[in-house]
Amino acid sequence: MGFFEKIKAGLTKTRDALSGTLGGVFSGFSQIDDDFYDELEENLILADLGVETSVKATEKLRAVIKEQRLKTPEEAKAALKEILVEMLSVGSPALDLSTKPAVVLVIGVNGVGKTTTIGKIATRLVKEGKRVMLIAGDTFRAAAADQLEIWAGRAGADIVRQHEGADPASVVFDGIQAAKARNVDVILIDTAGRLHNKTNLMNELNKISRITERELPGSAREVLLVLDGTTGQNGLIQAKQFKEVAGVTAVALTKLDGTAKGGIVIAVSDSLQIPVKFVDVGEQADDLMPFDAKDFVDALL
Ligand SMILES: Nc1nc2c(ncn2[C@@H]2O[C@H](COP(=O)(O)OP(=O)(O)OP(=O)(O)O)[C@@H](O)[C@H]2O)c(=O)[nH]1
Ligand SMILES: [Mg+2]
Repeated sequence: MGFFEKIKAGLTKTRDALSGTLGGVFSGFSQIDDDFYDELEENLILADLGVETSVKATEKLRAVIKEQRLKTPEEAKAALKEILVEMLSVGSPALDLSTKPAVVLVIGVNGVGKTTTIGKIATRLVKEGKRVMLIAGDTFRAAAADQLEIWAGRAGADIVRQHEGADPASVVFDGIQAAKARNVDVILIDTAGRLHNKTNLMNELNKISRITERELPGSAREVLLVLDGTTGQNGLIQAKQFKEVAGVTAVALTKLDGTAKGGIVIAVSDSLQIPVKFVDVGEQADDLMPFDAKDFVDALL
């Protein structure tokens, strides 16, 4: 299955998925009037775009319809697709892995899918012929490093881990030195899940982030925030806080095969101006897919 089919299959598992309700707005009206705009805006909000982004998208559509003198809801649909694709295009869609080594620090709240996402990205990169190292920066539970080690084994990646309770910053430091010595292409750093409002844990993350900058000056560096697609607008609040502390450069949205409505992808891109680079629609390694804005919007509408 390609990106389009998978996203569509994932999203339509939810009865309320964007595809159904949003698409219905266009087939349910024969002309473009105020009721149409009201219904559209309401459905965008229901689809998890958030109030701010929904209002903005509707206003843009109004302007385009007026300017291009569009008449039918079908024409409006095509115009809205273009608007949403543009709102999703806020940066490079791929991870910047242009240096050797390149580093990707993976962060987010508990249970969103950080470790799984790392395993899936590693699998993909090793298949492409890259040498990959995983660093087990989640030292909270021994099981966390064990879980990462299983993924490393499956993917064919190296791993650096320490004992439970070790200082995550020192694990990251050691891992980076080892990666340099072993001529690794890509370093993926796992971190413990943390609530965005817990100051000490966020300070620890800031420290890890600074170590990657200090130890890898001039290296391509991504800070990948993993968001659970089913948490809706709360994901936006998390993203804002993580952005402040660790300078998020990319987002991976997971669990779009669950009850997620998908629109959160657009809300995140637009209100934070951070590109969504991966979406995840299941637990298998190939369920993580590089993000394609056009296919995504087609699947939504
Ligand atoms: N259905 C589904 N499940 C997923 C997806 N991504 C991750 N999961 C599952 O979500 C659960 C948590 O994933 P982890 O990768 O352990 O999450 P984490 O963010 O590392 O969690 P902590 O380290 O405890 O903060 C696991 O059971 C995963 O298999 C997805 O896209 N779809
Ligand atoms: Mg984890």
